[in-house]
Amino acid sequence: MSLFAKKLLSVAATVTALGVLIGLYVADWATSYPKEITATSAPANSGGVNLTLEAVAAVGAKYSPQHPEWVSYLVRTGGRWVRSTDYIVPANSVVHVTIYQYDTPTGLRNPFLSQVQGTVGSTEVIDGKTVNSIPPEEASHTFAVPELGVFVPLPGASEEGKHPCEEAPCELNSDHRTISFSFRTGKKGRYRWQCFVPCGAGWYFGNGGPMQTLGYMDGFINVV
Ligand SMILES: [Cu+2]
Repeated sequence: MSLFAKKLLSVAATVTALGVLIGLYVADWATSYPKEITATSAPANSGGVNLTLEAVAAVGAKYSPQHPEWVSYLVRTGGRWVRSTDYIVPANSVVHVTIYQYDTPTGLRNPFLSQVQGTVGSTEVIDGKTVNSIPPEEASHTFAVPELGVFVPLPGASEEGKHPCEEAPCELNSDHRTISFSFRTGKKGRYRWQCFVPCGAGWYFGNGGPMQTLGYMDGFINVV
């Protein structure tokens, strides 16, 4: 075999190996969906279902060995916190959402999103107080389902708090805000939801990483 042929062969082998690795990476990325979590049924007389979430500043190695420092949502199911942003709720019903928010403020880039929209009564309850907006700079995350017209800004925990939660799962003895609201579902469908606060610290304009990866700051509401 000539030297040229040997070189050509080794280049071809390297390109093939790289191609396989890239393929595996893409396949892994494209198929790693968070698992679907069914909302729990609310007490009989209140109707609808309950969805209990928490938003954390760092998800930790237990929930995400690859990205322990990423900001994330978790959902309460079967008595524990699970990292998933893919939820199942019934059609034509009311979803009662409670979010424990442990992260500090980042602030909204678009202040319009600091108004509560699309919830029952167009309000949210923050630490027991009913409001229809928050100061845009106090937003830490949002829970927004654009196709359903639902936009709920979530205020940050105090930056001076004495008991910040370092990583998930965060429990109620850490500094947090408690937010609750309800929204109505209509027909069946798969609706994207996401955070609109540029909370992906260390990423381009705060919008990369956890902001663009399913299972952290965005997911799906499966109305069935
Ligand atoms: Cu966020």
